[in-house]
Amino acid sequence: MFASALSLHVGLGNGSFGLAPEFATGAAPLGLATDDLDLDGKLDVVTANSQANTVSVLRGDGQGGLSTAATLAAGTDPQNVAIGRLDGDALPELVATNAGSATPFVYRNLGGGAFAAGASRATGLQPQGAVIVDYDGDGFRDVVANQGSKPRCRATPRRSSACCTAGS
Ligand SMILES: [Ca+2]
Ligand SMILES: [Ca+2]
Ligand SMILES: [Ca+2]
Repeated sequence: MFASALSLHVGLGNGSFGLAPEFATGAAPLGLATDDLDLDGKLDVVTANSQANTVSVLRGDGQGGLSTAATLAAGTDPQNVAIGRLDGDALPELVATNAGSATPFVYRNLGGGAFAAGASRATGLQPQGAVIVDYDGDGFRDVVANQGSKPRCRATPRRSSACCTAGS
């Protein structure tokens, strides 16, 4: 059983929190990032849904509300999503790391909360996370993706269970 939601914990300005409304996503949203994706001045949210093999795009209303704008097909077991401008226009792109298929997907932002289908890029084993930065200083942003390997749970009684993680 996997959760399919994110929660928004409303800060009260004194370190405590009030309401925590939930918003629907795909199953098991492990990765989450936020930025203004449609340039309306309001923050939006993206989740990488590891069990649904999708990316959810939720548009913010600027008042704490989120509504689903798009559900994008991802590869297998997407773990994380990064946001950054990759093609020279002001609309930020998405990069999802698909640990199960070793293929980060790049989604071009079409505006209005819509994205083109993910363009697959080959990488090493099990990419877990990514950042979008101009790593080599040439003025074009690059994608840095790690290639983690999930801990595997072994059925050895003497081993600590600390290495065991869901989904491994
Ligand atoms: Ca927005
Ligand atoms: Ca763009
Ligand atoms: Ca660069």
